[in-house]
Amino acid sequence: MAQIIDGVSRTFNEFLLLPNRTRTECATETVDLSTPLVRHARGERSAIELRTPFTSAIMQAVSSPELAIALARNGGLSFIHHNRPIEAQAADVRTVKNFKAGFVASDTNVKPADTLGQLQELMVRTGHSTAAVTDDGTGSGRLLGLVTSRDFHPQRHDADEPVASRMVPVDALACSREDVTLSQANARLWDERLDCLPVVDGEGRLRHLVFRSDYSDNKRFPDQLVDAEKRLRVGAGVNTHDYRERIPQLVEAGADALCFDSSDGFSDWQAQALVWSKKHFPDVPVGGGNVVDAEGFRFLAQAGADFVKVGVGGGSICITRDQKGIGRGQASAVLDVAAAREAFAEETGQYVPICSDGGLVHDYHMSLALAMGADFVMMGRYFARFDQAPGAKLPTRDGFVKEYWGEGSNRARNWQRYGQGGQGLIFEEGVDGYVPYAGDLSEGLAVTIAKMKSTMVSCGAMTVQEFQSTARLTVVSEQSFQESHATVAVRETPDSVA
Ligand code: RVP
Repeated sequence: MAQIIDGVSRTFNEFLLLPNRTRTECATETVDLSTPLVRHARGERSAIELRTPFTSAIMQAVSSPELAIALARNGGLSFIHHNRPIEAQAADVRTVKNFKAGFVASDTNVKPADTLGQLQELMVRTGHSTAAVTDDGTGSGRLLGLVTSRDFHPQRHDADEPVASRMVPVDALACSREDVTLSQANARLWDERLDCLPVVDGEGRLRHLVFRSDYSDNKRFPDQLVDAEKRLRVGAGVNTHDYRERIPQLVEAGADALCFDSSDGFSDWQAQALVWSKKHFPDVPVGGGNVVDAEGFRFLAQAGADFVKVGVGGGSICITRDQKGIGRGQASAVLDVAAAREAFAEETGQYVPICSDGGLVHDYHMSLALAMGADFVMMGRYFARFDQAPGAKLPTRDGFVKEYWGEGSNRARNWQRYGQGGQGLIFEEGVDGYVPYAGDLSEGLAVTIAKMKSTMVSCGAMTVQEFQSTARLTVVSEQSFQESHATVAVRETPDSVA
């Protein structure tokens, strides 16, 4: 006969945190959100620590290189999605690893013989007013000069004139070599009154451009998540079908962490793949999932997972529960797995971080997930709303929306994630939809972080670890849930409408 486990399946909406005593030294400025990403000996530090406890979902509609760069600059980590050819995913990993804060790859490039008319069109297309003139017209060709929108005017200069006639030739330009640091580059920009400093290699090939504005931009991100060589960190999703070919190329491209991506990770295939990965690439952290209970966690931890993702059926675009009747309320799943993680650490001395993946609707749900024992969270809907996410931004009557679709939808056709017994989707486990547009990632995440720190201050916790060990939660009744919301008619301000 089937077994019915104790307890009901609960969601984050059913819980609230109780305030704890707040000591005088506990303030939003002193709260530290850093948290371990990968397995480590208890009492020691994890080889990779996130500076903020956020990861972006392994989804086509979410984890692009642009989003990965923006999230890493804010202390979190993206896992570049894998439902496509290996080379394309590895190229995205490289793009993030090659990003040098403040050093931009030139995207507005021409050859000397190109016309001013062509240059004008290109500048409109890229929105940039400085173009590099290179021998082959690419951003990595031999630098011959720079031309800016101040060097020509469509009404004064013939559109058929070659760019060479208006460019400032390389001999007359201030340039730096590749080993220049951002602060040295910035000093030159000010001392020599430059707007732009090209950086070239030993053969005169263009590597980057440094602009004045990029220096101050870089100062905005004190929590950047970087490796030992100061390159931004990035993760990559992998699957249990082609991992033998995919993992070597992702590692070669510089991926800092991998994660087996499955809607149900409690399987022999995933255990075998984890064992293979740890055997061939022992130094590359690899996570597993998704699971929803102690048994699933223990299975993956014993197979070598460096972190375990928790959550089945709770994602905003997910219809697995409707379609297959499989899943568990996210709060119950996190609580159960967190207890198993503690027991595993007690027995083995190994701490295996856990990630609460999917179903985080409100900012306070992220704090609840941490309080319940998650070391970090993974989100799709949240990140899909920002400029940096790949979905198209579309106008509506009231503003804008961004496209957001599930990996189990016909649009994504990620059959590797949804083992339905063949190389295709027989039925959908996700939907294709829209989310409200939310602007720039850094600005949106700053508000979320402010709320999270404020919650932790009320709970008297200065670190994520302290929060996990001292948080007190209560289950809310239907009546008290209603009491949580404003009970007057709310006056609409421009902010509340947005
Ligand atoms: P959410 O943040 O609620 O949008 O959920 C994102 C998570 O949902 C992903 O990290 C993944 O675990 C899960 N997902 C992705 N696609 C689908 C689906 O099509 N059912 N589910």
